[in-house]
Amino acid sequence: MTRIPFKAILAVPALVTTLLCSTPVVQAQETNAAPLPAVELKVAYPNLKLTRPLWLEEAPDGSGRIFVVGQDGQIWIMPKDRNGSEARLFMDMTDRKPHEQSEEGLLGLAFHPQFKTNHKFYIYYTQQLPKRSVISEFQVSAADANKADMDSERQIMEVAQPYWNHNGGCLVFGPDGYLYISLGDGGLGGDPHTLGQSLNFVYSKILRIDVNSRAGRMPYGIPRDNPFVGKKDAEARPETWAYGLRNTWRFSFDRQTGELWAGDVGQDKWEEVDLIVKGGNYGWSDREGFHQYKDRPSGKKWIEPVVEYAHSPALAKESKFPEHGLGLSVTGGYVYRGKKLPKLAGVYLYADFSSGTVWGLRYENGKLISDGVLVKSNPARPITSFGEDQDGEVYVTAFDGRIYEFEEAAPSAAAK
Ligand SMILES: [Ca+2]
Ligand SMILES: [Ca+2]
Repeated sequence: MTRIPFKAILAVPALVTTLLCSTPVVQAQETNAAPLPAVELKVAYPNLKLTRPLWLEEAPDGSGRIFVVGQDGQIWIMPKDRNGSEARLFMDMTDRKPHEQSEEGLLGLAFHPQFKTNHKFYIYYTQQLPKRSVISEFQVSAADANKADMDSERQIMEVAQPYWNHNGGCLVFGPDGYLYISLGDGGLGGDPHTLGQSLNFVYSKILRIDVNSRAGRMPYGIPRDNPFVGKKDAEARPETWAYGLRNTWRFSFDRQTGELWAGDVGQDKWEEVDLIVKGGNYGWSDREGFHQYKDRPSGKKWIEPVVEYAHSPALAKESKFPEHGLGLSVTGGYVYRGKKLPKLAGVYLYADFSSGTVWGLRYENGKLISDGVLVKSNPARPITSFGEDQDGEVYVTAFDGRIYEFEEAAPSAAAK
């Protein structure tokens, strides 16, 4: 059995509502916990609805343009006027039909750090026959800065996909200028080909590559300090940064500390948030969350999650975090470093796709200081991604077609 696909969830809101009761508990792990502020989600563009938005990012070129990705194959530029009713179509690859099944589509976008001068950006999308993930470089049209040049494609990577699901799909440039890519375990359910712990394939990993150089005939370079370069295991994929990840749908870098935070989507029981370190093994499919999944080999070292949450109330009782609240599919977010909400500074924001709950946690010196619900569950607002603008303000994209931003809760709401 696999995780419930996006479409199935949307088709059975009653089931989701039953499964995912809201548990607005702020669970402090330490007595000196810094309180989490009361915040709300506000529709950022009240006159705009988009089709299946799943990523948001501001172009790093000083233009102030906010880009949003749609699963069906569009990239839009949001209007400068928040009351605007039209988004400009920057890229349209709907004719290539990237979105055939629930977890397929145009899934990721990253602007080159020197986008302002080289006009390059990178996307992650699905293609069929054979089923595969494609990561490509594109350039902006020389004639129109608000249009992608569809003829400029340079393929960086193609990954065969045995199944429609667990494709990862997140592309992010790190503070080191390298491109980080998340790939899931290939799919179906329960890691049928035991790819989770294998170093010989790109599945179940976060990869780190250099798009500015070439290794031999490959369309990208391998950073020399990648953890499996020149190691005894000659078969290990040199692109590997971290492994043992089931399906890291979204990850981000803390813009202040450079730490890499990831939400790794679980199988049938546990969702987890991980702090990703170089060469780290995050356990799948020996482990799901803090729990044994398949095997119990001796002497293996996994890095445990920062936090986990359960799929059901009965399971939650077995968790280290019984009061956390539930969900079915974690959406990793950002450590908030914006200015609008000073009380949220340093809080890692994350959510559940199916319940629509937003949580925040503080993690200091290797310890979880606080973790709790920031925005109560709302299955009618399936949260696909968080997005960050150049000022560090954080947004949310959801399959209700809306883009949200955070604001301080009204005093009445905060008192509830
Ligand atoms: Ca797959
Ligand atoms: Ca894990």
